[in-house]
Amino acid sequence: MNRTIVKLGGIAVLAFIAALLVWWFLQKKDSPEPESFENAYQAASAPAPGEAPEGMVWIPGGQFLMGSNDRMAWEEEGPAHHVKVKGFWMDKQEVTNAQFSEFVAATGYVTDAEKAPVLEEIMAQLPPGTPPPNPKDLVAGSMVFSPPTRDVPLNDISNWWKWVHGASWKHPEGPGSDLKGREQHPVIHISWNDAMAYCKWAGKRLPTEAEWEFAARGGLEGKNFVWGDEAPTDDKTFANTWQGKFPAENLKRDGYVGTAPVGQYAPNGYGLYDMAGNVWEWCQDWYDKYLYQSCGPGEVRDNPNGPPASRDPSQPNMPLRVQKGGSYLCHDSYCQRYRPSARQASSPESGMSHVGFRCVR
Ligand SMILES: [Ca+2]
Ligand SMILES: [Ca+2]
Ligand SMILES: [Cu+2]
Repeated sequence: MNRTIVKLGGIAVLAFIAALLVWWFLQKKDSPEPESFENAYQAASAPAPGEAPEGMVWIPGGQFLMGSNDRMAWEEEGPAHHVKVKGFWMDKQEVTNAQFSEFVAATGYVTDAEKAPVLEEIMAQLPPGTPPPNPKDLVAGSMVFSPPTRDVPLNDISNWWKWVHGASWKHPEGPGSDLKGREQHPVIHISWNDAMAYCKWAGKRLPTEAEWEFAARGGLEGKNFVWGDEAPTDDKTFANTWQGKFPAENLKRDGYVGTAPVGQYAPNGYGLYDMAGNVWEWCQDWYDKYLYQSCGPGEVRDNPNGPPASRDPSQPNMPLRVQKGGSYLCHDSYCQRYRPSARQASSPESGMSHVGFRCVR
């Protein structure tokens, strides 16, 4: 064998190894980051206690980093801290209009949005001295996203939220609108009370905020998004969020202007759909904006189920429950709350056209 052939053979072997490496790297890139599921936390997680109830998936529990210190995070998301949760079952999808219809048909349940608000109850939640609402507004209704036709200042949400008489889960945009063709969309205009009632009827409950966030992270540790690190853009979407210039221009590059049927986008590492976007999801806990700031260094919170009462200086007299996950209205230029650590809160009596829920047990 002459030296040239040996040399060429060597180059061929090297080229083969290089090709193998490229192939291996591409394979790895395509797979849903399996190395993240092998993290140390997984060791503490519990195996599923039997067969999955219909529509649910086992969330193994374990220890994780809750909240975020990232520059994208809002004040209420930090500091990140260690939390342990036990294993539990979770609905793979947001509760749909079809499912909520079954509940109402079986129980005759009337949602908060279908009942006229009581003046005394409203006034008790507003700062003293607030003028009472116009009596003609004391009729059943709900807040409906009503986009302006041109750019508006982003510091006044009344530019895009309108109180619509007669809006409810059955009439999402008010009288005249209905659920035809939207059976598989998430139910909206659902208050925390309504969500609690549904879960109870279904033999389930609402998740705690810690359970919800653990589940949303899908086994990934400390990532900004439920799918990993890549931020969505107007050209690349991972969930039903907003593309374009909020709130006047909705490019619907993800296919939907408003809610999407549940399960249209890739699931997270635990097989859960729409843990980012589509609709906000109620959690069981009271909302304390500064809850995480009381966490001592090295402290591990064990199955926390929220503070004893809510606290948010911007709404001092309003009791507030937690919502997670962001919605079809969330955009990079406005709130970026389609991240697992993001949190917002609302009074337990009020639903809106971008708020729904799912249950656990
Ligand atoms: Ca959308
Ligand atoms: Ca959601
Ligand atoms: Cu948002």
